[in-house]
Amino acid sequence: MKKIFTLFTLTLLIVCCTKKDSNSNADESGCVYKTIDGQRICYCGGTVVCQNGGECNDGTCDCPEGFYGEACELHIKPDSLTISKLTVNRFYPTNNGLPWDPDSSGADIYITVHIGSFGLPYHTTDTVSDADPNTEYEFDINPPITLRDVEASIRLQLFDADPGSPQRIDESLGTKAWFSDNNIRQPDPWTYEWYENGERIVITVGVKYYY
Ligand SMILES: [Ca+2]
Repeated sequence: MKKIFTLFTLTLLIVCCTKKDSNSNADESGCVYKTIDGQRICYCGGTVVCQNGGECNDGTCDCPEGFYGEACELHIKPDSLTISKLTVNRFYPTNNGLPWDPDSSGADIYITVHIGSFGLPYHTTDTVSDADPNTEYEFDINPPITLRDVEASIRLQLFDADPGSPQRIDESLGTKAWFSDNNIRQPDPWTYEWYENGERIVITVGVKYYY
């Protein structure tokens, strides 16, 4: 009997001290830092890297709204979303080799947003005159677009506001904010990027999710 008792004590001692050793270099938030590719990375509780803005607290990840899981790696389906800001990061420098406007000035750009297949598009509030294709421009949509169907298709069109007949520079494919097949939502902001003749249009969409 005494032998068994000794063995039991010894096992407890090993469990206790192995566990203690693995976290002995953790900081006060429970981070154990490892350097990977020259970057110092927090392994929360010594095991997981908190994702999606999660913060290590007492050795576990505190997840921001919309995320859960040991590493905040899982997404909660939003009830609704709003879009109030779009940023044009770049667009085609020419209109098939010609200047966008007859007076050789730059395109006067604005964006429309199409939800689903029907209904009128939303317009950005302002137009930027003589836009430089490689400069970032922020656009507001006021009032913001509110979407209760977070799986609705969202498609963008970039226009040059030629007097009388606005010219469509190009349009994106439709994509959506929430993918129920794999329970993933788009990040905030999310990026639309499409190509023509090796040139790119890049537009980022600022979105706020509600749960
Ligand atoms: Ca112009």
